[in-house]
Amino acid sequence: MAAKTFNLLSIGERGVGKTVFLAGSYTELQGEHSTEHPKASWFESQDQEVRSNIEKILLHVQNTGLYPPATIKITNFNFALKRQKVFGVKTQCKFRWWDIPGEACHIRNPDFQELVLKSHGCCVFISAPALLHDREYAQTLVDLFDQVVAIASIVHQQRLNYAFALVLTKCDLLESGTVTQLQIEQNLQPLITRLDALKANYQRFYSAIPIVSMQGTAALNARGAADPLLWLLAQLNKHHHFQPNHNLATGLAQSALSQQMFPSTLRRSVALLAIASLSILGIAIALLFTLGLFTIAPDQVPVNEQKIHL
Ligand SMILES: Nc1nc2c(ncn2[C@@H]2O[C@H](COP(=O)(O)OP(=O)(O)OP(=O)(O)O)[C@@H](O)[C@H]2O)c(=O)[nH]1
Ligand SMILES: [Mg+2]
Repeated sequence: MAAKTFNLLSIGERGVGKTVFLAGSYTELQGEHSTEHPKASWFESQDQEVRSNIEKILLHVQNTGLYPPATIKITNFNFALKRQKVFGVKTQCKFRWWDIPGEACHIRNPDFQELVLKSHGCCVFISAPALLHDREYAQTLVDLFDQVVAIASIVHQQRLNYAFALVLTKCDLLESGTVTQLQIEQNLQPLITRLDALKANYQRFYSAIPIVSMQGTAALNARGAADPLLWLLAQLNKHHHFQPNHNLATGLAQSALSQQMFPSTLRRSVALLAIASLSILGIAIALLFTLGLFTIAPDQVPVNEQKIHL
């Protein structure tokens, strides 16, 4: 059976740590793989441009001892998740990851809308230090949580197989201990409560990717960095009846319209329109659920996958 390909969305504002996370995840698995006792899994890309883009980031860290610069444009990374088996190497699945500049991660941005519609799972990035110590971050979080809950609402309503990795970044900058852990939990509650109400498939991850220098060479110290991606891919991969076209676009088109009444092009336009107002939709649906007024439509009608021009 051919390996499935999953589209993974990343959501998070400027400087939250999306690029460092991707580079850290890649480094961790790559580093382990190239040692004498290779780890079971690693990411591999057939695409020369992808390899050179990721190498560029890692070389920057190595040469300067600094984190990579801010992302300028949406950059595509296609990888296969490979696994070492007793009788050779197996491709577990493939995934497309878009490294997005923070300000483009907004539901009002058409490019971002496309990515949301095509996604099968997502990484939600939250800065752990800002969550605990930055009062102004609260408004950013309200917007972020609304977007995530809106997606979770569609997922729930359409019974899609979708998973959310909640990645708390820069945890190495926090004091470790149960008090910190408790504070994080408390500040995450507004999101957690709403995700639980929607029976969303999610997991929290505490990410810490400091730069370390050893014998004059700097590198990302990325232990455990790949856990969120490995978890996300495992969640998506374990469902045997994966339909690549069964994504949020399908769900939105269905929830927005009656299939008989409108042609597919119009359905898609309306789906885009609907996702543009996802935040409001999310709040409304959450409210309806609370009031017990919402019913679930079990039918699933796939739409053709659209090509993204970035
Ligand atoms: N100490 C520490 N700092 C981190 C970590 N992750 C990110 N940072 C810091 O956060 C900054 C921004 O990280 P990026 O990964 O570039 O952020 P981004 O989300 O890709 O940001 P944009 O591309 O601008 O949207 C880095 O330059 C680091 O200073 C981490 O795990 N530990
Ligand atoms: Mg970036």
